[in-house]
Amino acid sequence: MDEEQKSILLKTSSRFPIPPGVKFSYGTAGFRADALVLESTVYRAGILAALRSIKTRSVIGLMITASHNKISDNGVKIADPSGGMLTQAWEPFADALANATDSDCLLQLIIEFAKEESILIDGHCRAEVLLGRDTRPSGESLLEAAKQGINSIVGSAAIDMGILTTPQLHWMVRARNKGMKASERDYFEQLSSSFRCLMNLVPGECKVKGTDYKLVVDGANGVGGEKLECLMNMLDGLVIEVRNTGKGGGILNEGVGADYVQKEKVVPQEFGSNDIGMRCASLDGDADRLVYFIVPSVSSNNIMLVDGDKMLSLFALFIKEQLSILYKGVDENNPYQARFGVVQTAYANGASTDFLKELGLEVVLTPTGVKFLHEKAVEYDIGIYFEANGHGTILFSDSFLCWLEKRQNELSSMSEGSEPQKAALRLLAVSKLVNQAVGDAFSGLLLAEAILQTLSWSINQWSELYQDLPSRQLKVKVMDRTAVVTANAETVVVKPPGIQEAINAETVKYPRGRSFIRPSGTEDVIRVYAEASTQEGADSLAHSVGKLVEQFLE
Ligand code: G16
Repeated sequence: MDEEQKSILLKTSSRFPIPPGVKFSYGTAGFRADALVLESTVYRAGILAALRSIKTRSVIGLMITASHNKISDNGVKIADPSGGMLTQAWEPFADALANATDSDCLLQLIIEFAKEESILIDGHCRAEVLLGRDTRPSGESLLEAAKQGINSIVGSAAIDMGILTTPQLHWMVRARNKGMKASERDYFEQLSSSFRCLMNLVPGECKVKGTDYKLVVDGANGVGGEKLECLMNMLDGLVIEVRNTGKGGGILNEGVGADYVQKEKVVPQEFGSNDIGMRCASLDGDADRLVYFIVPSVSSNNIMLVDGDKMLSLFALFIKEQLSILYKGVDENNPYQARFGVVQTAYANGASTDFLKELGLEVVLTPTGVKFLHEKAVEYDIGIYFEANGHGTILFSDSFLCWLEKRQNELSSMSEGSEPQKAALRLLAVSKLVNQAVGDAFSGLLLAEAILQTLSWSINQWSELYQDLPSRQLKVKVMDRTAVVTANAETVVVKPPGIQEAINAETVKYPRGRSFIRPSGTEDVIRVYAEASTQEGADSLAHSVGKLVEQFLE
């Protein structure tokens, strides 16, 4: 590193001193904290993104969002060249950068890391970082800090893509690195054209008039509502009404949004008695999560939730059916037995795991966080991953897509319009509709809608795929969430000692009881999950385990 580069880094970093007494950690989804303490972290994440771009000789993404967190929080996460999350191998460097006490320390860290990773910072290597942010008021100044971080590595370009959903930015990074067009318009085009393709394949007898098929979406008062309004103008065969777009004065994630709806299982704001029986959906603050719900009656505020597990089950069922139709047309000389698997976390409702296993699918568990699920799902030809909170996607391997494309051509030349050919076309359309970079509420929503129409199902039929076991989630505020350490995909607590035995002793009191705790990666809390054969049982188990957390961590 030459002297000029060193002096630029020393000068710019002195404008972003770290706040006293705060420790930053690149958690489940990047750095998250109160926006007031984040400038130095975002500036440093800008440096990290530029270095990652030089190292990989690819375009990198930097997204400013705190997703489901409250509006006063913000956060930053990095998208790798594939459009997925930053490689876990760089997370310790991210932590060290964010916590470096002063400019000299920071410079030293960068020099050492660049040496270790053979990154040549000489002004000749080009770095390119795409920037996006959600609608949080703190986003604009944090974006400025990110730009300064990127620009402090000579030869780097920071390209502001404007206000985006998180999945849009990840999609753009992936598209750029694949040499494809990558504007917001291109993203909307890809989604709407593949949705159209699926809708054109809906059997005639299943076709529903658009107006009869209205979907009401809660936009969480965030970026998703606004963007969905743009997308829906490009869709045929689906009528969407968006509420909580953020324009009507509602507050981001307050009493609205997928996280609220899924965790509290109650009707979000702006929904009520007029919506009884309607198909409703909720996005989270940066539109990477989606859940569906029904308002069942006026007498209570409770909803009937169709969560990420049900989405996974619907998608798995549909794909399995298309594969079996497709294979009917495959002769013995042309077999491609796609490896098909699903990935869940400990939060997955026990009934969903049973359902998926009964479908004959391989089910794997990973810790919470899409970075873990995604990593596992890529091992399959078709890997579907979903967290119960509605975050997930479907990944297709290149080799399977290549075979499928070829097979589709053969089938169309043999018997255009045959059922196996339609199945191939559907699977190809799904692979284009579904965001291959990261979970995306929009592509999940369009796929769910297209499947419901193809199967001619109502949301009630979807919801009845299996009966969820009653469950309850709680969070317990603690001084130090790192005091809880888990193992086996978060199903066992190894620290503090003794707490797992105490949880087990509570759990056995309840038929079909299951409970676990884990430190949140996005908030300063310990999360508690419990399920049992009755709602009272699940509530009581969750409360007892919550009490144990307080006792063991006080
Ligand atoms: C983020 C991750 C999700 C994860 C969630 C859990 O969601 O992207 O994969 O499920 O955090 O949060 P916690 O660790 O607090 O339980 P999001 O939508 O907030 O980015």
